[in-house]
Amino acid sequence: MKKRILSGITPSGDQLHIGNYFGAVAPQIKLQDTHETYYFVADLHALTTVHDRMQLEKNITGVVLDYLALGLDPSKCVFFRQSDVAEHAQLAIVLANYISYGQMKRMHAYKDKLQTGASEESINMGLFNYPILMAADILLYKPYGIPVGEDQRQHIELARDIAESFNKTYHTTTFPLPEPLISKEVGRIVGTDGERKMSKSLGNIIGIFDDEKLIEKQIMGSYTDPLRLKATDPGRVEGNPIFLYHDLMNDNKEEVEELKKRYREGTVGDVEVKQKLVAAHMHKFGPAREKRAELASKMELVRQILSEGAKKAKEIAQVTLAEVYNTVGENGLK
Ligand code: AQP
Repeated sequence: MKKRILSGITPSGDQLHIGNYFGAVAPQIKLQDTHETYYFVADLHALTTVHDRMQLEKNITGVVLDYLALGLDPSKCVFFRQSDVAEHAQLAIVLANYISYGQMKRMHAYKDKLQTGASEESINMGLFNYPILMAADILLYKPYGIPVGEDQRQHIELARDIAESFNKTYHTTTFPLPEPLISKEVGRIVGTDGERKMSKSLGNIIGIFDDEKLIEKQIMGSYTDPLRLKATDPGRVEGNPIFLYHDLMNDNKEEVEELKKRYREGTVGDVEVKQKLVAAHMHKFGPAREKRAELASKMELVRQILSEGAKKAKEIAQVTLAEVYNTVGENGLK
């Protein structure tokens, strides 16, 4: 029997970036062939930041098209929208009772927000409760593993804590503990500022499906080796984000090795290295970019994929929720 895998993506923006792709989406797509996979668009999570109805819909559609274009195959996995399966929200309400307020205050989504100078008054409860809803997203399907980026590790640990606390309270084995499946190499792709995690909200991203001109601008503006003042200075390749991106995106490995050699010697300029990266990006994602444009003209088919996915997801979600309701009350909850 295949082991079960689950992961979600929040449509907080209308497109994925290469950090999302290499850190999470590519490993998720690979797992479709060897595991029983459940992937969903976490639209309820997006409400923590997106309060414009049109924008929310645009983001959801964008992320769904991105995933399908990048290789998510609905004949191999279950792909659905979180809000189509009401059990996610129902289970979150129950699970909130098995975790303390103190532990929730230590969750980084909330703490990071405070550190950016936001006042407690300005932080909505959706953001504070985000990890509980995420625990429900996960535990509902009793998966073996969760393929995500490093930034999600703490949330998976919280899901494990909640599962343990619930199991212990009722002396049951209702929830198996999910394993974080996080790559050491690509679990945290650095942004074009060369410092922080690539993130939409930090504006340090390289898109996948954006207009070529914008992608070129993002790549040309990327941080390289700050100690290298002119093209004839020997440059540092290790830890240089442009070369990390070349390693990830440039399928022409000979060209990458040649560029690294010339960079170390001081015989190639940053501009050439970056221009070659733009070309490599277009080559790598060209087929997906075409597929996305084609899918965008078949929205009825896309809606059908999500609706069939939701039906399959619901079959499992209903069974787990009923099990939980029967566990917490002698005659069950209704
Ligand atoms: N830089 C990254 N490197 C590796 N993996 C990453 N992920 C995100 N950024 C990187 C992984 O992508 C998946 C989807 O992420 P999400 O839906 O939680 O979006 P996010 O983490 O909120 O993405 P951003 O760009 O960082 O959004 P903002 O700025 O809005 O917070 C997850 O598996 C995540 O780990």
